[in-house]
Amino acid sequence: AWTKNQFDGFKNKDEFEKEVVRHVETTLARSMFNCDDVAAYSATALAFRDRLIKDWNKTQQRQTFTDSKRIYYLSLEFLMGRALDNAMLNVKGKDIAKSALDELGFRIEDIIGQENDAALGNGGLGRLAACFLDSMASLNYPAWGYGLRYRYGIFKQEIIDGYQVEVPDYWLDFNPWEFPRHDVTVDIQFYGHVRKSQDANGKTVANWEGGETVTAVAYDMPIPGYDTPSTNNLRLWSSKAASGEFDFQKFNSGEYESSVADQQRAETISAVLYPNDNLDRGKELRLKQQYFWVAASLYDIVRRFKKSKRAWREFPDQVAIQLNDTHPTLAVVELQRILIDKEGLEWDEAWAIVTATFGYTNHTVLPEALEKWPVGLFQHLLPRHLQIIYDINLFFLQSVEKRFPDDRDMLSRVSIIEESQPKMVRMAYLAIVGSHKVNGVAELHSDLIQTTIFKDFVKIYGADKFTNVTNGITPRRWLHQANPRLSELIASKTGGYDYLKDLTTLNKLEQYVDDKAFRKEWAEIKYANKVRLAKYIKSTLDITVNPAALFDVQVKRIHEYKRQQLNIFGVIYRYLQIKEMSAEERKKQAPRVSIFGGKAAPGYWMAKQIIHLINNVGSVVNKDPDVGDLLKVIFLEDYNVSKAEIIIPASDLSEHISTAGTEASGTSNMKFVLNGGLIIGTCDGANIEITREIGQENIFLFGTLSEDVEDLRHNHTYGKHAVDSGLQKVFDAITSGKFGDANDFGALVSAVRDHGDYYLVSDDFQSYIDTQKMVDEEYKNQEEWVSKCIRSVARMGFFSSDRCINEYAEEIWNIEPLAV
Ligand code: 26W
Repeated sequence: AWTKNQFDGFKNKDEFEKEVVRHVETTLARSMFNCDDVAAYSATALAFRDRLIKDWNKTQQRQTFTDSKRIYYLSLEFLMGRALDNAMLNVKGKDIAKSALDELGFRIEDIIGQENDAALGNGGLGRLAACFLDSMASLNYPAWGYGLRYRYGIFKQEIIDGYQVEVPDYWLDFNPWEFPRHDVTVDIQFYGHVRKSQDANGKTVANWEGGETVTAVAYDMPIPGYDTPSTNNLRLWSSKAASGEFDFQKFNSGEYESSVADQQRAETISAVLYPNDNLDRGKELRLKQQYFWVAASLYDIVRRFKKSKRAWREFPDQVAIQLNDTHPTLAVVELQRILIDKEGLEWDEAWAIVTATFGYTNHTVLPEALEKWPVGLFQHLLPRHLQIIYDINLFFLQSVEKRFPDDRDMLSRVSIIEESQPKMVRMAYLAIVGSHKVNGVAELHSDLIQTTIFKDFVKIYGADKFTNVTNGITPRRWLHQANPRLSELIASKTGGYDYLKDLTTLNKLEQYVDDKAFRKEWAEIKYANKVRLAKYIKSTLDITVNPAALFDVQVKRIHEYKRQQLNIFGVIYRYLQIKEMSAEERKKQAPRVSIFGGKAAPGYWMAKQIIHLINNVGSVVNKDPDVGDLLKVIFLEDYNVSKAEIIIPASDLSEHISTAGTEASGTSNMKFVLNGGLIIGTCDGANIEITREIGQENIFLFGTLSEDVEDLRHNHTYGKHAVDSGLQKVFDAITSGKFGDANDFGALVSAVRDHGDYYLVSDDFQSYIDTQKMVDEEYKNQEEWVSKCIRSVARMGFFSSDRCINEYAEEIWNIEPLAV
């Protein structure tokens, strides 16, 4: 009843084959006789790209013609991963491509593997933006992504002698997915000064003068929707020297070097993605990136609006802008500046437009991640913006004072300017004041921001301004693409691939939970995915793992709050237990493979220690003959999107074990469950809603609750505190030098034992161990285990990013899909 190849772009394999050959022979100027995998990849990508372009153009024309309201998603990160496989699947052309490439003597997996990941993000926030683009296109929303075209994405991670080493990620060598728009440029101003003057009507106007100019050039990437011709645009800005700045005078007078230096300085702005995740370092270049990107994007948006010849007050009827965290908050100030300084609107009129336009999503409560910029830096880099921020703050504080006349403390607490030494601009507060809606990314997280960091603002604006939109993931990439066999099995039982467009259709699987034959097929697919990962582990690390063992996976950025240290302490505990067992007891043990992956920010010393410890534990455990298959410890190098697509479908158990209240949502938890893995986790972020949906009997929850965290932290008086005997044994093993020089790991141990244990590792250790024991027991009953997996998948419909985007569209953006 369903077909996989409806894409009318290529009628059959012969037609596609011809296109590939044509691109090899003309575009690439090579002969089919010396066409390697790289060339075959390029030609395949170009062939698909040709077909995408037509739909892409039509989508743009449709938007312009209907002048429907658009959503502009501003994100400093888009963690796209590879594009070819996704494009082939979304347009339903993969089967044709596969048979054509077969005939030409290529394996499609090898061809797909030639593409560099577009790794323009750190982790959760960037990948969420990528999932959103897929959903917005698939649901036919008129939507644009705006970001920066970094020359270097997130660094590549190598592990050398157990340590992380960073290698630059130059990914742009050949990128068939981007279209330089040399005609779409914007000149962006920095530095200089503000001069006030009077206009013809005697009104004071601000003129921002002097300083330097850098040019933004647009690069566009097509975003194909699934099973729809809608193809949206991701516009990324690249910086280059403004044409006037490349000084021919200098050039001719022998100052060639300095004129080239100017050019390089301009290009530096979009050169590199900052690799910090959840840490604000306050670097000037980062603020320059933010303004450069925001100003170029707004210029583009305003230019498009002006073409429609509508009145300014209708701006929010054509434009919704979503701020992905505070990184683009300057857009609030920039739009106000454009309206009052350039377009001559009155302050109040302009401000009403601004606040009706913006929505702000918060992604973290960690204090060290909340952006603040020194006032002095603003004054220097963006003098006019600082004046406008002062005015925004003045009017805001006046309104607060009116409503809370006797609360002086309130005024200093909510001021956009922090009266510290030096004074700082609080970007989150600016984003709240400049938006009509503020949302968190999971229920617990949205509750927490309303009762802690933004509590005063709830009092001031009322609870209606604050809302929750629980995160989601795209089932196209994270099930259909990453796990094709499972996708096919699901399709065969749920009435075809429509479940990819309405994920709640998965509930039809529930009737097969007790179906033996179905379970068997299900288990075979999981096993095959584990074999694939085992091969990958063998080929990259030369370690043999048993695919029948329980694969226990924790892959995400390395951070103390995510508690990879709790995991590795638990692994050490398991190892010590195995060592103490008799041969008889060992036979009863369920074999495990503990798999880790993730990058540490280059300056995050503790996170690097955690990586080092994991690797050292691995090198001891993996060659211990007493242990054999019972335990293997694997650290997979350079975790990224394309590796996630191999790792996630192969997991039996994944770990989402943050200190309660610290992980805003988590999204990999959703990916793992959707791929038929169970999870062990704390009551944090979206784990709580996953439990609500799939049932608490299908998840291994443990640990402290977020409402108890504050008290527990308080009770951990500085200095030594009681660590239970199990954890003490682990510490003793580490400090005895069993896993290499004990000094290397002193800080990891003493953070827990001597320095207040901020992340509550000791509080949760015993319940973690107990819960892992339950996992071992339950895994022995494979029939029951597989039933749980199937039941969980059947109940995961809620976590599609399609549901999430529909909520944003209705509650925040007020936009509708555009009929095709
Ligand atoms: C200023 C430095 C900086 C850089 C990135 C601060 C904060 C960030 C991000 C907001 C960190 C991040 O990726 N947060 C993650 O967002 C995901 C998507 O909502 C959530 O699922 C994760 O829980 C959250 O940690």
